[in-house]
Amino acid sequence: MLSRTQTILERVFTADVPDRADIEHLLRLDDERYVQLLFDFADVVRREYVGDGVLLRGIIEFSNSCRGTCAYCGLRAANRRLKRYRLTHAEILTAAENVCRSGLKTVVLQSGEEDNLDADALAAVIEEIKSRFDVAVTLSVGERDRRDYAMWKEAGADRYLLKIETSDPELYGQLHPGMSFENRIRCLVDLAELGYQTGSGNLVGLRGQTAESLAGDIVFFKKGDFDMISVSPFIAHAETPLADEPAGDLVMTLKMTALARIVSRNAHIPATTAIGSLGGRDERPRALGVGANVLMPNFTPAPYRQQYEIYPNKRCVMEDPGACPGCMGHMVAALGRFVDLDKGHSLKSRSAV
Ligand code: MET
Repeated sequence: MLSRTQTILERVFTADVPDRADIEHLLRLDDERYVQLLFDFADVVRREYVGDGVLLRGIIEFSNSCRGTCAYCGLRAANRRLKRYRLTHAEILTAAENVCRSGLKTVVLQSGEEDNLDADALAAVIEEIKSRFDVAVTLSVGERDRRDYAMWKEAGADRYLLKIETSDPELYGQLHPGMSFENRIRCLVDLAELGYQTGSGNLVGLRGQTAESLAGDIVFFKKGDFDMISVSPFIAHAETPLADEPAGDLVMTLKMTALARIVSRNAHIPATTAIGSLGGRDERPRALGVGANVLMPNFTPAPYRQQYEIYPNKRCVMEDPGACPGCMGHMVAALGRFVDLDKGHSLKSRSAV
């Protein structure tokens, strides 16, 4: 049985398009020895393809306004209890300066999906960050027109995160009423065509999600050949339709992280803040041990960072912005790894950078 698991792992690693049944088999493993084989395999792939460095990306959550209907997210438009905010141009620049002062070389600008997002204003922010600081800029502001994506690329943006959340169109439809799976795919295609390093990812433990559906997410990641992939557990937010659902399972989330590493080989994969926020111990070190090579310290200024409540009890939300990189250095050193203060561009060979 151990050797059968090993054979399946080799097959998933080498396949152009991995077999869904193979992935499902690995996701269903419950004997610790077999699960450990999966984790060890991913750790070996991680070491060989991205090395021992852990990249830090400083995230600035510049607005929590959102038109979205995502059933799992506390920022959804229907949540009238959330106080909405938007950082000014000057506030975003100050936060970006803090990222740079900490020695980090990637600024991630994320927001809810603002209905009336001023695309020119965001372009001006990108331009100023790129002219003042030696950093890569990653955007994560949701589904927009190709024209907006093109303008922000022109302004200097390097990367874009737009998680598919679930690659299962039916489940996607249930969780995102009125939104369109096809449009999300259109956005991903536009972003890649425009030359962005593009990130996808999913949520683990959504109501109605099966191992088969999760296996489909891994196939989706492989086919998309994404530069970045992130795997997060679902965490219920009280002001959403999924308020009473249990959180995603830690081990299943780690298995998905491991499989994302095995099929993508050299994608950048974060130990997500949500993995660190499941309650109890911070489990991000475990994610770093099963394929992850990125951490994302939060640089959103107080009091706003508490209002960017996509899920409750986010890890370190009360810390001072800027405190995280030091703490993450200790976390990484304890694993025998090191913090890599490089821009951490895509390792995919098509990238021009
Ligand atoms: N709203 C953006 C998206 O849908 C950014 C992350 S969600 C809080 O991708």
